[in-house]
Amino acid sequence: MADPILSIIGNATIMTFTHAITRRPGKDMASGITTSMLGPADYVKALDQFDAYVDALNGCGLSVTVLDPLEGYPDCHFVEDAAVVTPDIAVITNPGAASRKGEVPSIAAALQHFRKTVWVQPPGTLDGGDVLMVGRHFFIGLSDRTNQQGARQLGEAVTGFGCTWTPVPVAAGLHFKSSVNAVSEDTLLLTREFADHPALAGFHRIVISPQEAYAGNTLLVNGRLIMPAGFPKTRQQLQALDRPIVELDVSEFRKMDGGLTCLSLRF
Ligand code: CIR
Repeated sequence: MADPILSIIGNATIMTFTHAITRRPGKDMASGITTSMLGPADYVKALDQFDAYVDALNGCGLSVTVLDPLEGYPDCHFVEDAAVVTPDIAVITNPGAASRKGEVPSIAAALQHFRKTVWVQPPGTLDGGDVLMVGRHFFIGLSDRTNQQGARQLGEAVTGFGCTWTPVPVAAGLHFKSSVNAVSEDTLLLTREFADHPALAGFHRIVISPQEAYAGNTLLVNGRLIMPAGFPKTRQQLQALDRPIVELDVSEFRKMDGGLTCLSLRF
C-alpha cells in the first residue's frame, strides 16, 4: 500500500497567495542576532533591499501589508518566524530566541483579520522558519529554535484540518528553510546536508553546490521564483523548471542570518 504521507505529497498543490505581511526594518537592525560574521548590516541599504522585496511580492500579485518596525526588537522584520499561516488557521509561534518573543503579539493582531489564531504554548518553542508547507503536508524542522513540543503543537493543530506533518532534525543552518524550500509542486531545492534525508525522498531534489548554500533560501510565489542575487550555478539549475526567476539582493539581511523567506508571511 502506498505510504499515506507520500501520496499526499505526490498530489501536492502549492498554495496560491493573495496576501503578504512584512515589516520594515528598524534603525537597530544591525543589533539583531547573527552568527554570519559578514560584517555590520547597513540600515539604509537594507531599506532599499526591503522596498525591492515588497515590489517583487506586489509583482507576484500579492497585496502586501507593511508593518512599522517594533522598537527594541532588532529582528522584527523577520516576520516569518512569528507565525505559520495555513489555508485554515494562523498558528502564532513562541519563538525560540528569548529576544524575539515580544514580536508575536503585533503579528497576531495583523493576522486576526485573515485567520483564526492558535498559539504555541511554552515550553513549546517554534520559529516559522522551520516550517515548510508543501500541499497539505508540513515539514517541521527541529532546530535550536524549534523544540519537539513546539513542533508537536503545530502538527496537532494542522492535523485537525486534515493535514499531515513530519518532524525533521535540522543539523545545519539556522532553520529548516535556510536549507530546504519547495520550488515547484514536486521539487525541493536543498543543500547537500538534506539531499538524502528519507523524509524528503518523495520529491525531485535539486541539490545546491556547497559554495551556494545560501541560495537554498529561495521563495516560490505564485509560480515565480524569487532567489537571492549572486548564485549563478543555482540560477542555472532553477532555469530547468522553466519558471520566471527574479533575483534580489538581500546582502544586508544575510548579514543577520536572514533571507527571502523570513521577510514575509505569505497566504
Ligand atoms: C534570528 O537569528 O532570529 C534572526 N537574526 C534571523 C532570522 C531569520 N529567519 C528565518 O530564517 N526564518
